[in-house]
Amino acid sequence: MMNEKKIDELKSILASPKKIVLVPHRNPDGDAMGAALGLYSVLVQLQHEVHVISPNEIPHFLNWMPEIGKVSIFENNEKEALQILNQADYIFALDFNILARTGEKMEKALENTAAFKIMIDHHQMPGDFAKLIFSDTAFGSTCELLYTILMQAGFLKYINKDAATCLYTGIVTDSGSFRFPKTNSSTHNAVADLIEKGIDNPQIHNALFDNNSYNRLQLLGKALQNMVLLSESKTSYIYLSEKDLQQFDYQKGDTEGFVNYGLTITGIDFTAFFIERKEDAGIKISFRSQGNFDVNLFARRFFNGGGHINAAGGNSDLSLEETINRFKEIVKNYKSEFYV
Ligand SMILES: [Mn+2]
Repeated sequence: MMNEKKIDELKSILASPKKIVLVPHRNPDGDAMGAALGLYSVLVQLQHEVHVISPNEIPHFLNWMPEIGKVSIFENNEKEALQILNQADYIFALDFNILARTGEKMEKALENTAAFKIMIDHHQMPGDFAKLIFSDTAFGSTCELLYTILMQAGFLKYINKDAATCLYTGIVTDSGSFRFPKTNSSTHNAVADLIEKGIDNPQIHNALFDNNSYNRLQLLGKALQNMVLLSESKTSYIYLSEKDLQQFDYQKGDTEGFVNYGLTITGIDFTAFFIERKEDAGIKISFRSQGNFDVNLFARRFFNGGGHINAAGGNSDLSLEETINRFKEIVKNYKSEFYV
């Protein structure tokens, strides 16, 4: 049971019409957009004035989501976004737990608003910017946590087909199609209920996972060619340079899921994926692990990042080659310290 006081506080907030802004993290994934758009459809029915503001562009593999056309992009129209943020009574932070996850400018804007902030998130080590915090790492997705909150608040009846489609999207993407360790009977019960709401689950899978461009598959091929095994450390990594991305006409979202391939090799419990993005100034890194190797701690200590025990992100200001060399050094010398 979620803390009942918190559920009551949320219910009393939502009892009368409010100006509400829903914010996913920067580079939003299926879980962040699922939570934002799912909650959007619920709150609209509760007569609230609701806006969704994404810090930056939404990856194209999510462009089919219900109500996606209503989302404002902070980076594309700062002035309008600031106006909406400054008029908001309440701001929900969805699928992130520190404001820095929205990018430098939006972080400032959020810090400067007088709005009451509510966090719904499942990452480790939540910050303290929100006055009402639903943070639970036991959940495999923010969408499953949000579903549970809505259930306990007595709001399941407001999960219509659109909201259910969005929540399902978050659960299926963050659980690796129901196979990651946090997937449990509650997850499947939630999903069963969402299917009861009339969603077209095979079509959602199709839209999410069978929607490749030729270039994306070529880029995946390149990434796999670039895979390196550090067998003695049970570690693998892949990388893509800016040149590789250009060669295959990289579009936002194209590299989604690539990192997981490194973990599918027998005997590997840790993998990393390095992407050279000049636009983002530096090297973006994703980490994945199996079992009790804690990539959250690893990313926090060495690569200004964090996340979950088995999935985390980070970045580096060094060149691609220097970053990878540093990574190999660190793995060799410190990997054994991160088994929890
Ligand atoms: Mn998530």
